[in-house]
Amino acid sequence: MLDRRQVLAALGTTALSALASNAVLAAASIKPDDASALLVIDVQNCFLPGGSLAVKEGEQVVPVINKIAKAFSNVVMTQDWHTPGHVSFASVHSGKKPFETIDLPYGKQVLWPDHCVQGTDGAALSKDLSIPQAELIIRKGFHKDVDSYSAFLEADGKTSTGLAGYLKGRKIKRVFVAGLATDFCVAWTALDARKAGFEVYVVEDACRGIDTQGSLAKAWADMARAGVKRIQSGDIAVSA
Ligand code: VGL
Ligand code: ZN
Repeated sequence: MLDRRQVLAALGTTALSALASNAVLAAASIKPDDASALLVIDVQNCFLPGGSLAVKEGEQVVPVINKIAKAFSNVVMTQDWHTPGHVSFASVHSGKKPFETIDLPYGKQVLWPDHCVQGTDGAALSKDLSIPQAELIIRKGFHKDVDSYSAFLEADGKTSTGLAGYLKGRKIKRVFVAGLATDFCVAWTALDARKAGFEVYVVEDACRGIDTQGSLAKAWADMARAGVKRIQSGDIAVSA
């Protein structure tokens, strides 16, 4: 038989550990280290309000990204960087409209309004990003006949952007992905990061999606299956 004192002590321990684990769950519990990198995907004027491929609420990711970036010593940004007349533009396929699809040698391609043309204001990174320590900007989608949603591999599935080699050379093990758009460049980047062997987190409230033909739900399902961790910005410890 337990005596009253032992019962109280046991209850106390249970209550305390319940309290402690709740506190851990509630608080920002992920602390990026020197082997972690934040990948800021395509926060460019074309994807922001007034842009040619504006993502709904796209501007709302900027303050969230600026905030979490303070927790990272390694930040890489990407820029969608298309040639004029890029194969992903509906305008170069006669009779096709934006958001329709076509079959290209490397697979199905969604067609987009002209966007992120090299050297234009639309292709510039948002002036509201405030991440002075960002160490690398990767440009992608610059081959006229191949799209590249992913920051790692072009849509042909084999041409590398060099990002995996860069990150491995810098001894990065974990990547956190944020930006635009959740269901295209963020998701394809996260999936390829898993394939390249990184631990991968997507920061949901630091992203917004395009959501065409079920693409957003499919992207989250594909990412879950691949072992991508879906987190919120509040899960990341950012010192004041
Ligand atoms: C993107 C569509 C076309 C993106 C880029 O950044 O998610 N989406 N090009
Ligand atoms: Zn594009």
